[in-house]
Amino acid sequence: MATMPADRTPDSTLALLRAGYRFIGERCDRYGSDVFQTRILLAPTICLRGRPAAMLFYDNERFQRDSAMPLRVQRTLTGRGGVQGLDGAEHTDRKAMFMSIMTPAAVQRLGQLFDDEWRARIPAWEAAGPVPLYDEVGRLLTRAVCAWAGVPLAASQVDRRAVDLHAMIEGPAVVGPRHWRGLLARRRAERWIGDLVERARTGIHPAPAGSPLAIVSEHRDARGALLPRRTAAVELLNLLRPVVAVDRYIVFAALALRDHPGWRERVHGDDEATGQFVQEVRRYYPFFPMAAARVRRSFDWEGHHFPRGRRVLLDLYGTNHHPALWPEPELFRPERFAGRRIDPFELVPQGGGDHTTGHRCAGEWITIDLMKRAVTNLTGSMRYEVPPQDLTLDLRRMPALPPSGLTLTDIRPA
Ligand code: HEM
Ligand code: MYR
Repeated sequence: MATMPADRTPDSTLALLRAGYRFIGERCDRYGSDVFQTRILLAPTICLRGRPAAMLFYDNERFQRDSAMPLRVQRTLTGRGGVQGLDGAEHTDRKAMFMSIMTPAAVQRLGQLFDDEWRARIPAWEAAGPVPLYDEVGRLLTRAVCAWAGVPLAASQVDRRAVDLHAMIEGPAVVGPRHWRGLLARRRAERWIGDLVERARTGIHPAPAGSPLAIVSEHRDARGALLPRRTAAVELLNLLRPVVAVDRYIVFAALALRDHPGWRERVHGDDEATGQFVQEVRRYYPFFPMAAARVRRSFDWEGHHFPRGRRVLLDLYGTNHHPALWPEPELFRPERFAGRRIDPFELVPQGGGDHTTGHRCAGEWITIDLMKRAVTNLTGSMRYEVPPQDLTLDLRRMPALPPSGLTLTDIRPA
């Protein structure tokens, strides 16, 4: 049996929080190996990156998700009892519920709502001074996704719901106030959506027919049982929160347009070029750093032993930047996608493998659609300036965002 390279330090949790997105990749480079062992949260943990590793990681026979996600991530980002932590038949059933929501027509409906919101907002941006893109798009997406999901949202509530959805995304990998805000936000949001589920079920406030609120509230598991109120809330929030999270990718797309102005012209009216640009934004920019699983049954792989119960982390960022898969990975080059087949284990910003049978993100189509619409609006519906500001992307911060949230000025219709 080959010896797996291992960190010598007694625990690397702080090192992980300090190094952020580069934690696994830096060690892989140092050890000359895409698999190594470390200790995270005081427990031995195997870290992986690259295509063969991603294929291994998405093998349901070898890995499970039950108790894989650290509690601090569950208490802020994902919630407890949701699809991310299920295995086997339970996962298949719950995932099918999500996939039934992701029809082309539903993706298009959400996109249209977002587009309408964006265009209607341009006159207000024109009248305003500097516009912080992250906050603005977060609010647009909050309104669009609530309307899409059948979740009523009064105008006076938009700000606080958007703030809470952001806080859940920003809370998992930090300590202190930012984490506490994430905890509180999740508690408030689960109460808000739990009440709606209850009112939909009792008929006090019926959910619009066919809406995600109706689908989740009425979903029955294999034994015919409704989801517990809290689980239904967690799953609805698994739709609302990540749609709002697309605002980060939209900020990254706007950053890329600023840094690569030639692409402003290339994407204009060109759906294929817009698609390549969006894929490169998803590959290049740091978002979901790593996915977590546990070894279901002991096995050996490439001469390394994986003992039952061991936590395993797959470096999503590091796989998207792996030099064997992506020549000059640190260059932003959308043309690398021209004629390239999108391999399910190479481009993994939203997980890898299969959407239906595995844990790959159910929202990839929505994400790509919303990003393309944003790029089209940024290049076709409006003009603007990007004034001097701090736009450095600190890879130690998970999830990353430029400190200014990207401020735009002089917005006017195109
Ligand atoms: C799962 C990333 C947007 C719904 C995931 C996973 C990642 C991810 C990394 C886990 C993969 C794994 O465990 O192996 C992202 C990123 C997004 C995004 C970076 C950009 C904003 C969305 C959207 C939706 C969504 C828009 C829904 C509308 C889900 C669901 C799961 C999931 C339901 C759980 C799938 C399962 O466990 O089977 N996402 N996602 N995500 N995502 Fe997304
Ligand atoms: C979502 O809301 O589900 C989509 C995007 C959220 C990304 C947040 C990433 C923060 C760091 C999480 C660490 C996970 C460790 C296993």
